[in-house]
Amino acid sequence: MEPGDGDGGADREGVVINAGSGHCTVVCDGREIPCRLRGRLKQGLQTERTLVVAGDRVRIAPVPGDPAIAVVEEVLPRRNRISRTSSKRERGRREQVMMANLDQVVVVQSVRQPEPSGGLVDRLLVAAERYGVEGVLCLNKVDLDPVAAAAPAWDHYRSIGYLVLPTSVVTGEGLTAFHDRLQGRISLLLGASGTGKSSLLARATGLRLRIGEVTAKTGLGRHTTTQTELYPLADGGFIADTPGIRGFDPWDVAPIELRELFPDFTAPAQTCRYDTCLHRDEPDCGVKRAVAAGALPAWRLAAYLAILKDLQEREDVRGPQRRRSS
Ligand SMILES: Nc1nc2c(ncn2[C@@H]2O[C@H](COP(=O)(O)OP(=O)(O)OP(=O)(O)O)[C@@H](O)[C@H]2O)c(=O)[nH]1
Ligand SMILES: [Mg+2]
Ligand SMILES: [Zn+2]
Repeated sequence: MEPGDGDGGADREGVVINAGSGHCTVVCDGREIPCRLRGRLKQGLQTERTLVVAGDRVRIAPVPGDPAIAVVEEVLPRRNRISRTSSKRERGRREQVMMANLDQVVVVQSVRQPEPSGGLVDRLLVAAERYGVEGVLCLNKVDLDPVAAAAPAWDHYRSIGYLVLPTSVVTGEGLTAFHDRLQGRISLLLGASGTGKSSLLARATGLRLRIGEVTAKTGLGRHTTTQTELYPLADGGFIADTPGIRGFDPWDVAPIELRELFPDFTAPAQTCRYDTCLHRDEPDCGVKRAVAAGALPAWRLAAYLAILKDLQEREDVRGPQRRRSS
């Protein structure tokens, strides 16, 4: 503490648990402190959509005369982050950082209500691969359809190294395993609306969260959670609940880099004729051969090709991206 500082007058460090434009909430020594951002933090970074996000570690200083709030002086360097590309309306030009400093992405997919949507799980696991964090797949609502819960697709994810946890908030199946997997880690829950992210989190943490209804008409959720919010866990770690998403276009992935983010393609790709094979139109492709032989599921190649198409369209619109920095 500097000489002359009053009680609590020195800068302190904390973790951002939610963030809006120009303000955020920081947990510091177990207390939640509303903060605003120092003006200079807001300058010069217009290309980056979010300056401060959940998971950021920040240095905060007291506001003279207002003990209830503080000001964020500095965002400490991020160990990692997870980012997507802004919407098509913005022509994919902006990076949208979803969270910083995380250990794992927990993808939540329900077996029914809503039905698994083709390719979303694959996109989210691609994001985990790209940003170098672990990917876990939580298969929720197994009470609604135990047969669907045993579908071969989920075993495929297991076979390529992802932890797959069948869970049910109704019967309690898998909830201990889910809870254990979160302890001591910083996690980001991602999945479509209505799959049960907030329900799982409420059961795992005992927190009271807003839980939505899945509409009978569409079988879809209704975006009950509206903001990313990070919750501290009793025995260490944090978990972020997020609003449901329909898609995910990872930021900062060049089309040629996508194939490395599908771990099950690595072995068959060794036998592609061309080093630069995109496993699409090229002759003599090992990945396509593996699909034809039944060694690789066709839906994995389809998921890959759909993301590849999006990445190439984006590159056509905004030109090749700068090389990735990490
Ligand atoms: N049968 C069954 N229903 C569940 C289960 N988990 C959650 N639900 C129900 O699914 C509905 C949606 O749950 P939420 O937890 O709000 O889903 P969410 O993923 O947080 O949705 P968003 O916040 O919109 O992204 C609620 O009616 C829950 O009661 C489950 O394991 N089995
Ligand atoms: Mg929710
Ligand atoms: Zn190939």
